[in-house]
Amino acid sequence: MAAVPPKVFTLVLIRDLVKQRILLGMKKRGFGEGRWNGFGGKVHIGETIRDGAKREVLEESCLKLDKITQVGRIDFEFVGDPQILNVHVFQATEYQGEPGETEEMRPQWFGDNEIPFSSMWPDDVMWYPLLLESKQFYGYFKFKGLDDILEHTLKEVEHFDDVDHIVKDCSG
Ligand code: 8OG
Repeated sequence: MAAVPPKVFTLVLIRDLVKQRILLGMKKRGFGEGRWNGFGGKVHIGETIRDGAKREVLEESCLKLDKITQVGRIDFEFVGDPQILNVHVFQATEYQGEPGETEEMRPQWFGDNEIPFSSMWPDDVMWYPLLLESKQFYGYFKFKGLDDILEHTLKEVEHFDDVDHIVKDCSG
């Protein structure tokens, strides 16, 4: 049987490097509901991964981003689900507009030392230190349900695959 192609997702962390704070959103519905997270979602066919990331930020937080930089790539596996999630993680340090609550997210700034890890996905506490130190990383996390990590890998990397090609099918 052919392998199931991965689902391609984005995740954008908006950081204020001067005030040393990060903008997170409380996910109000759907996957990850009740957890603080960056902004992002599924990449649509016909857009680039980078453009998909910017679109999700606008839809979920009302902020318009010009420049975003890839900082990480994380693959998630969930026991019992053959489809891997490829999450492309970006950082933005400048934005236009003011953060606004949407149907999906309630944004709030957190100091870099006050990130609410106990109300976030459990892998985040492992890779945020790399993000905050401006290191590029690759992670793999195998979950059982939504709370338990059975296995993981986390390493620093030099490069990422291209995120500026048009996505032509669901596997990116
Ligand atoms: O479209 P939707 O909001 O359902 O997309 C899911 C978002 O959640 C997307 O931005 C990717 C992100 N995400 C996961 N798993 C994890 C995780 O373990 N940690 C973090 N921080 N984000 C995650 O799908």
